Amino acid sequence: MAGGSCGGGSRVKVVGQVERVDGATLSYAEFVDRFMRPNLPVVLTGLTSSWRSCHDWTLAAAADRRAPDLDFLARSFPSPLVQVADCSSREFSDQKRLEMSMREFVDHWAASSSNGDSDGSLLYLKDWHFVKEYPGYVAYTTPTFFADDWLNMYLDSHPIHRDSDIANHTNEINCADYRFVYMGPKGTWTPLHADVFRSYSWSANVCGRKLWLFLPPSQSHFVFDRNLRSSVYNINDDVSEKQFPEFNNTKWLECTQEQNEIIFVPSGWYHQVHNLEDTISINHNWFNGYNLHWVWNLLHEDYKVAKDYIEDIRDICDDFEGLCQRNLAANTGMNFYDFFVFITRFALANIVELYHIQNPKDTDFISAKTANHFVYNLMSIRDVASKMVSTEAFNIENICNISEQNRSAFSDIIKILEEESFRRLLVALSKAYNYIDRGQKDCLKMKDSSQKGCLSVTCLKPDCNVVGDIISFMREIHGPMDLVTLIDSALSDR
Ligand SMILES: O=C(O)CCC(=O)C(=O)O
Repeated sequence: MAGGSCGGGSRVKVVGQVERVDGATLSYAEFVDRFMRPNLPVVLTGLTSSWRSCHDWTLAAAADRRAPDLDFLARSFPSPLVQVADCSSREFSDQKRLEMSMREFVDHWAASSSNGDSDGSLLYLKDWHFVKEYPGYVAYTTPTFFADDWLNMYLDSHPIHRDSDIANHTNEINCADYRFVYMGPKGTWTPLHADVFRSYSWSANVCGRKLWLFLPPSQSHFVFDRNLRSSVYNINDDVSEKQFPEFNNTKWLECTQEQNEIIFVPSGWYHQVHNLEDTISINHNWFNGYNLHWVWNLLHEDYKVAKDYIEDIRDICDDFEGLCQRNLAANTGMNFYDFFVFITRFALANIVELYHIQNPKDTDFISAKTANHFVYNLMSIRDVASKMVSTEAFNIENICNISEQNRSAFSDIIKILEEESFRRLLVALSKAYNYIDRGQKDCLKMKDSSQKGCLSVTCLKPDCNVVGDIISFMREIHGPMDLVTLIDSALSDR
């Protein structure tokens, strides 16, 4: 199998470079307006100088460049089992994955660099859940631009357990989190893909240099075959015109990301990545109110595929919809019901936070800016929920027949508000917007409220009864239409 070796140049037509901006002088609002909302990539500089990983994990190399301190990493983080991609061997649409200890991986890397007794394979440590594995070691701080991260907030607060046959799937929404460390020698690479759930990602080079090639979403169909089933694996291969007749129409953006630079990868942009030097990077996948519709669109597309695939057994199935949803969860990592549980909790959390800001006494404590985040989030959840209303999964018959496994999608609101996991989500949401609008210091100063009927960490109302206010609108959520109605009631009551 051909490797991805790129040697600094690529065969595809490059029509532009990714913009580079000084992250230290960029405001959050500018980031949203210029990059997050319009869904455009950017490289941010000046944000990593204080990161512990940039110092501890690297050694001075030539000039002002740094190189991985492999021995420090293996000694300090002796993970018994890490996932490693063999970059020279393809398995379906990805590289073959191996499991080994951190020490084995580092020894292989050291041997291959010194042309010693390595077997010649190019191994790339990927998707290492460093934060979960070493929570006491603060390797980096997530920049404010990427703090509005519903995916990791949710996974931190809501560990989900589902049947074991799909629980082990790597994309599964119940996996630990979407915060990773990647590290690999020069020449390691990641094949062409768009990110899981069509999330955003950000990726910071602790040391080393990466070449990125990006394809805008308007051209995604050019990398697919006629049946829209399989996509190009390596854009530097001789891509078969017969199999991918439109690939020659693609026009790419390119970026060489230097050490200490962070790249923002927007939703749905196909990209291929090459390590031009020995490189360590930190990477998160995330979504929020700005790209929630991307997640829903992907789920809906994948659902249609899952359903078409088994359409011919519909008549002999007791629970056809249940089977479609199980297959969707296995292939995509979540199904409609998981997603509905997710957006319902975020809608409630945003309503609770918005209600607390409405107290006039709070106005100097939490700015109107923060209220705008909550309103924007609720509108974006409403938009997605209204698209879910007409799907077969949520018609009356299927809702009545819903399996035990998916029943948690429909809930008593008081029960949700009382869950410990919901409370953790509220705290995380509140902290995230304090961090975004006020910075790190104020975020740490927040006090927990112990008032009855008040769920917030920031509320100062002596007589807060947000729970009572919410259930005066609705007590139970039976599907997406209820969620739309609840959001409308909450917003019109402001
Ligand atoms: O750095 C890599 O090799 C791949 C990273 C990536 O694809 C991403 O951050 O979305």
